[in-house]
Amino acid sequence: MHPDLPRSVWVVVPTYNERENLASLVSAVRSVLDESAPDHTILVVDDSSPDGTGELAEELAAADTHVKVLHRSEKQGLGPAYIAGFRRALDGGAGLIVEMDADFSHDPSYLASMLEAARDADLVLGSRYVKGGGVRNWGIVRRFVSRGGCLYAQAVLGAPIRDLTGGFKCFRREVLEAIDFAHVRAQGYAFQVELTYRALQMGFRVVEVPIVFTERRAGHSKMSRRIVLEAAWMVPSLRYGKHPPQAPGPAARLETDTVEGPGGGHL
Ligand SMILES: Nc1nc2c(ncn2[C@@H]2O[C@H](COP(=O)(O)OP(=O)(O)OP(=O)(O)O)[C@@H](O)[C@H]2O)c(=O)[nH]1
Ligand SMILES: [Mg+2]
Repeated sequence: MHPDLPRSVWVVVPTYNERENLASLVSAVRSVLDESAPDHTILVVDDSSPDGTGELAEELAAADTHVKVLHRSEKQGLGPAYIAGFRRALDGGAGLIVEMDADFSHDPSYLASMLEAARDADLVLGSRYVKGGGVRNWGIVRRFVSRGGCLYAQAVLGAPIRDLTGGFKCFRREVLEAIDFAHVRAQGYAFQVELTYRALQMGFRVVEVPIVFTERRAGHSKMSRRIVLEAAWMVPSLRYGKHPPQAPGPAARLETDTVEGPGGGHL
Protein backbone atom coordinates (compact mmCIF):
# COMPACT_ATOMS: atom_id res chain seq x y z
CA MET A 1 0.00 0.00 0.00
CA HIS A 2 2.75 2.45 0.99
CA PRO A 3 5.92 1.80 -0.99
CA ASP A 4 8.25 3.78 1.25
CA LEU A 5 8.48 4.38 4.93
CA PRO A 6 8.27 8.01 5.98
CA ARG A 7 11.75 9.17 6.85
CA SER A 8 11.11 10.92 10.11
CA VAL A 9 10.13 8.77 13.11
CA TRP A 10 9.08 10.30 16.43
CA VAL A 11 8.77 8.09 19.51
CA VAL A 12 6.54 9.70 22.13
CA VAL A 13 7.21 8.48 25.68
CA PRO A 14 4.91 9.78 28.44
CA THR A 15 6.50 9.74 31.89
CA TYR A 16 5.36 10.09 35.44
CA ASN A 17 7.98 9.10 38.02
CA GLU A 18 10.14 7.04 35.64
CA ARG A 19 13.53 8.30 36.79
CA GLU A 20 14.92 4.81 37.26
CA ASN A 21 13.93 3.70 33.75
CA LEU A 22 14.30 6.73 31.52
CA ALA A 23 18.03 6.92 30.74
CA SER A 24 18.33 3.23 29.85
CA LEU A 25 15.08 3.30 27.88
CA VAL A 26 16.23 6.28 25.82
CA SER A 27 19.56 4.68 25.12
CA ALA A 28 17.93 1.36 24.10
CA VAL A 29 15.49 3.11 21.75
CA ARG A 30 18.32 5.18 20.29
CA SER A 31 20.40 2.14 19.42
CA VAL A 32 17.50 0.31 17.72
CA LEU A 33 16.54 3.40 15.71
CA ASP A 34 20.11 4.25 14.77
CA GLU A 35 19.93 1.02 12.78
CA SER A 36 16.38 1.05 11.43
CA ALA A 37 15.41 4.74 11.22
CA PRO A 38 18.33 7.16 11.42
CA ASP A 39 16.04 10.23 11.22
CA HIS A 40 14.38 9.88 14.60
CA THR A 41 13.40 11.86 17.65
CA ILE A 42 12.46 10.65 21.12
CA LEU A 43 9.98 13.01 22.75
CA VAL A 44 9.57 12.60 26.50
CA VAL A 45 6.29 14.07 27.77
CA ASP A 46 6.63 14.57 31.51
CA ASP A 47 3.83 15.74 33.79
CA SER A 48 6.08 17.41 36.38
CA SER A 49 7.08 14.12 37.99
CA PRO A 50 8.00 14.69 41.63
CA ASP A 51 10.91 12.23 41.34
CA GLY A 52 12.83 14.49 38.93
CA THR A 53 12.16 12.59 35.69
CA GLY A 54 11.65 15.92 33.89
CA GLU A 55 15.07 17.22 34.97
CA LEU A 56 16.72 13.96 33.93
CA ALA A 57 14.98 14.21 30.55
CA GLU A 58 16.42 17.72 30.16
CA GLU A 59 19.90 16.37 30.83
CA LEU A 60 19.42 13.63 28.23
CA ALA A 61 18.13 16.19 25.72
CA ALA A 62 21.08 18.50 26.36
CA ALA A 63 23.47 15.63 25.59
CA ASP A 64 21.69 14.32 22.49
CA THR A 65 19.92 16.24 19.73
CA HIS A 66 17.69 13.23 19.02
CA VAL A 67 16.00 13.67 22.42
CA LYS A 68 13.39 16.33 23.21
CA VAL A 69 11.23 17.05 26.24
CA LEU A 70 7.76 18.44 26.68
CA HIS A 71 6.98 19.54 30.23
CA ARG A 72 3.42 19.75 31.44
CA SER A 73 2.43 21.43 34.66
CA GLU A 74 0.42 18.64 36.30
CA LYS A 75 -0.47 14.98 36.06
CA GLN A 76 -3.47 14.73 33.77
CA GLY A 77 -3.31 11.12 32.63
CA LEU A 78 -1.91 9.32 29.66
CA GLY A 79 -4.40 10.55 27.06
CA PRO A 80 -3.76 14.30 27.41
CA ALA A 81 0.01 13.69 27.63
CA TYR A 82 -0.05 11.73 24.36
CA ILE A 83 -2.19 14.31 22.60
CA ALA A 84 0.27 17.06 23.56
CA GLY A 85 3.12 14.84 22.33
CA PHE A 86 1.35 14.03 19.05
CA ARG A 87 0.78 17.72 18.33
CA ARG A 88 4.44 18.44 18.94
CA ALA A 89 5.53 15.52 16.72
CA LEU A 90 3.21 16.57 13.88
CA ASP A 91 4.49 20.16 14.12
CA GLY A 92 8.02 18.77 14.03
CA GLY A 93 7.36 17.02 10.72
CA ALA A 94 7.01 13.41 11.93
CA GLY A 95 6.06 10.88 9.27
CA LEU A 96 5.58 8.03 11.75
CA ILE A 97 4.65 8.52 15.39
CA VAL A 98 5.25 5.74 17.91
CA GLU A 99 3.62 5.45 21.34
CA MET A 100 5.52 3.55 24.00
CA ASP A 101 5.78 3.27 27.78
CA ALA A 102 8.92 4.29 29.64
CA ASP A 103 9.05 1.27 31.94
CA PHE A 104 10.43 -1.44 29.55
CA SER A 105 7.08 -3.23 29.35
CA HIS A 106 7.42 -2.39 25.66
CA ASP A 107 10.72 -3.91 24.57
CA PRO A 108 12.48 -1.41 22.29
CA SER A 109 13.75 -4.25 20.08
CA TYR A 110 10.20 -4.61 18.68
CA LEU A 111 10.47 -1.17 17.12
CA ALA A 112 12.22 -2.67 14.10
CA SER A 113 9.36 -5.08 13.27
CA MET A 114 6.74 -2.43 13.96
CA LEU A 115 8.39 0.05 11.62
CA GLU A 116 8.72 -2.65 8.99
CA ALA A 117 4.99 -3.43 9.28
CA ALA A 118 4.24 0.28 8.85
CA ARG A 119 5.30 -0.04 5.21
CA ASP A 120 1.96 -1.69 4.58
CA ALA A 121 -0.26 -0.22 7.29
CA ASP A 122 -1.54 3.09 8.59
CA LEU A 123 -1.58 1.97 12.20
CA VAL A 124 0.57 -0.85 13.61
CA LEU A 125 -0.38 -2.30 16.99
CA GLY A 126 2.11 -4.17 19.14
CA SER A 127 -0.23 -6.98 20.10
CA ARG A 128 -0.15 -9.36 23.07
CA TYR A 129 -3.07 -11.40 21.84
CA VAL A 130 -2.00 -12.62 18.41
CA LYS A 131 0.10 -15.69 17.72
CA GLY A 132 3.63 -15.08 18.96
CA GLY A 133 2.54 -12.38 21.43
CA GLY A 134 1.92 -12.65 25.15
CA VAL A 135 2.47 -11.28 28.64
CA ARG A 136 5.24 -12.23 31.03
CA ASN A 137 5.30 -11.94 34.84
CA TRP A 138 1.68 -10.96 35.27
CA GLY A 139 -0.52 -12.37 38.01
CA ILE A 140 -3.88 -13.92 37.33
CA VAL A 141 -5.87 -10.77 38.24
CA ARG A 142 -3.92 -8.53 35.89
CA ARG A 143 -4.19 -11.07 33.07
CA PHE A 144 -7.91 -11.36 33.62
CA VAL A 145 -8.46 -7.58 33.61
CA SER A 146 -6.41 -7.14 30.43
CA ARG A 147 -7.81 -10.07 28.48
CA GLY A 148 -11.36 -9.40 29.67
CA GLY A 149 -11.03 -5.72 28.79
CA CYS A 150 -9.90 -6.51 25.25
CA LEU A 151 -12.68 -9.03 24.66
CA TYR A 152 -15.24 -6.61 26.09
CA ALA A 153 -14.07 -3.75 23.86
CA GLN A 154 -13.91 -6.06 20.84
CA ALA A 155 -17.49 -7.22 21.43
CA VAL A 156 -18.98 -3.79 22.19
CA LEU A 157 -17.28 -2.10 19.25
CA GLY A 158 -17.50 -4.96 16.79
CA ALA A 159 -13.83 -4.31 16.04
CA PRO A 160 -11.79 -7.25 14.75
CA ILE A 161 -8.71 -6.38 16.79
CA ARG A 162 -7.21 -8.78 19.34
CA ASP A 163 -5.38 -6.21 21.46
CA LEU A 164 -7.39 -3.01 21.72
CA THR A 165 -5.99 -1.72 25.01
CA GLY A 166 -2.26 -1.98 24.33
CA GLY A 167 -0.11 1.13 24.29
CA PHE A 168 2.72 0.19 21.91
CA LYS A 169 1.61 1.57 18.55
CA CYS A 170 2.92 3.21 15.42
CA PHE A 171 0.78 5.71 13.50
CA ARG A 172 1.30 7.18 10.09
CA ARG A 173 0.91 10.93 10.47
CA GLU A 174 -2.21 10.94 8.27
CA VAL A 175 -4.06 8.94 10.93
CA LEU A 176 -3.33 11.43 13.70
CA GLU A 177 -4.07 14.36 11.41
CA ALA A 178 -7.50 12.87 10.71
CA ILE A 179 -8.43 12.43 14.38
CA ASP A 180 -10.15 15.36 16.03
CA PHE A 181 -8.28 15.53 19.34
CA ALA A 182 -10.83 17.97 20.76
CA HIS A 183 -13.30 15.09 20.99
CA VAL A 184 -10.90 12.58 22.51
CA ARG A 185 -11.67 12.54 26.22
CA ALA A 186 -10.23 9.28 27.50
CA GLN A 187 -7.24 9.23 29.82
CA GLY A 188 -6.20 5.63 30.44
CA TYR A 189 -6.78 2.38 28.54
CA ALA A 190 -9.89 3.86 26.97
CA PHE A 191 -7.58 6.28 25.17
CA GLN A 192 -5.86 3.40 23.41
CA VAL A 193 -9.18 1.83 22.44
CA GLU A 194 -10.53 5.17 21.24
CA LEU A 195 -7.66 5.98 18.89
CA THR A 196 -7.64 2.55 17.28
CA TYR A 197 -11.41 2.55 16.89
CA ARG A 198 -11.39 6.00 15.29
CA ALA A 199 -8.68 4.90 12.87
CA LEU A 200 -10.69 1.82 11.88
CA GLN A 201 -13.86 3.80 11.42
CA MET A 202 -12.11 6.20 9.08
CA GLY A 203 -10.97 3.32 6.91
CA PHE A 204 -7.31 3.24 7.83
CA ARG A 205 -5.53 -0.07 7.60
CA VAL A 206 -4.69 -1.47 11.04
CA VAL A 207 -2.23 -4.34 11.48
CA GLU A 208 -1.26 -6.24 14.62
CA VAL A 209 2.29 -7.50 15.15
CA PRO A 210 3.15 -9.81 18.06
CA ILE A 211 4.88 -8.48 21.16
CA VAL A 212 5.61 -10.08 24.51
CA PHE A 213 4.74 -7.58 27.21
CA THR A 214 6.81 -7.74 30.40
CA GLU A 215 6.17 -6.30 33.84
CA ARG A 216 7.70 -2.86 34.40
CA ARG A 217 11.43 -2.98 35.17
CA ALA A 218 11.47 -0.40 37.99
CA GLY A 219 9.20 2.17 39.63
CA HIS A 220 5.48 1.99 40.32
CA SER A 221 2.41 1.37 38.22
CA LYS A 222 -0.02 4.23 37.63
CA MET A 223 -2.82 1.89 36.78
CA SER A 224 -5.83 2.57 38.97
CA ARG A 225 -9.33 1.29 39.45
CA ARG A 226 -10.52 4.63 38.06
CA ILE A 227 -8.70 4.01 34.75
CA VAL A 228 -10.22 0.54 34.39
CA LEU A 229 -13.70 1.87 35.19
CA GLU A 230 -13.24 4.72 32.74
CA ALA A 231 -12.59 2.16 30.02
CA ALA A 232 -15.63 0.11 31.04
CA TRP A 233 -18.08 2.99 30.63
CA MET A 234 -16.36 4.87 27.87
CA VAL A 235 -16.07 2.01 25.37
CA PRO A 236 -19.85 1.83 24.73
CA SER A 237 -19.96 5.61 24.40
CA LEU A 238 -17.38 5.40 21.62
CA ARG A 239 -19.88 3.48 19.58
CA TYR A 240 -23.16 5.01 20.71
CA GLY A 241 -22.22 8.32 22.39
CA LYS A 242 -22.42 12.01 21.57
CA HIS A 243 -19.17 12.27 19.65
CA PRO A 244 -18.89 8.98 17.84
CA PRO A 245 -15.95 8.68 15.51
CA GLN A 246 -16.35 10.18 12.07
CA ALA A 247 -18.75 8.28 9.84
CA PRO A 248 -16.98 5.78 7.62
CA GLY A 249 -16.22 7.11 4.16
CA PRO A 250 -16.57 5.08 0.99
CA ALA A 251 -13.10 3.63 1.45
CA ALA A 252 -13.77 2.58 5.02
CA ARG A 253 -13.47 -1.03 6.00
CA LEU A 254 -13.25 -2.89 9.23
CA GLU A 255 -10.45 -5.00 7.91
CA THR A 256 -7.31 -5.97 9.74
CA ASP A 257 -4.44 -8.34 9.48
CA THR A 258 -1.67 -9.73 11.57
CA VAL A 259 1.76 -9.89 10.06
CA GLU A 260 1.97 -13.63 10.44
CA GLY A 261 -1.35 -13.97 8.62
CA PRO A 262 -4.77 -14.91 9.90
CA GLY A 263 -5.28 -17.60 12.49
CA GLY A 264 -3.33 -16.07 15.37
CA GLY A 265 -4.49 -17.83 18.52
CA HIS A 266 -5.89 -16.21 21.63
CA LEU A 267 -3.85 -16.63 24.77
N1 LIG B 1 2.95 12.21 31.28
C1 LIG B 1 2.26 11.23 31.90
N2 LIG B 1 2.68 9.96 31.80
C2 LIG B 1 1.96 9.01 32.46
C3 LIG B 1 0.80 9.30 33.22
N3 LIG B 1 0.32 8.13 33.72
C4 LIG B 1 1.15 7.16 33.28
N4 LIG B 1 2.14 7.69 32.54
C5 LIG B 1 3.23 6.97 31.84
O1 LIG B 1 2.59 6.12 30.91
C6 LIG B 1 3.28 4.89 30.81
C7 LIG B 1 2.34 3.75 31.20
O2 LIG B 1 1.96 3.88 32.56
P1 LIG B 1 2.15 2.69 33.62
O3 LIG B 1 2.14 3.20 35.02
O4 LIG B 1 3.32 1.88 33.24
O5 LIG B 1 0.80 1.96 33.42
P2 LIG B 1 0.60 0.51 33.04
O6 LIG B 1 1.62 0.10 32.03
O7 LIG B 1 -0.82 0.38 32.70
O8 LIG B 1 0.85 -0.21 34.42
P3 LIG B 1 2.05 -1.22 34.81
O9 LIG B 1 1.96 -2.36 33.87
O10 LIG B 1 1.77 -1.65 36.19
O11 LIG B 1 3.34 -0.49 34.67
C8 LIG B 1 4.51 5.01 31.70
O12 LIG B 1 5.60 5.45 30.93
C9 LIG B 1 4.07 6.07 32.71
O13 LIG B 1 5.15 6.76 33.29
C10 LIG B 1 0.39 10.67 33.30
O14 LIG B 1 -0.60 11.03 33.94
N5 LIG B 1 1.15 11.58 32.63
MG1 LIG C 1 3.60 0.00 32.53
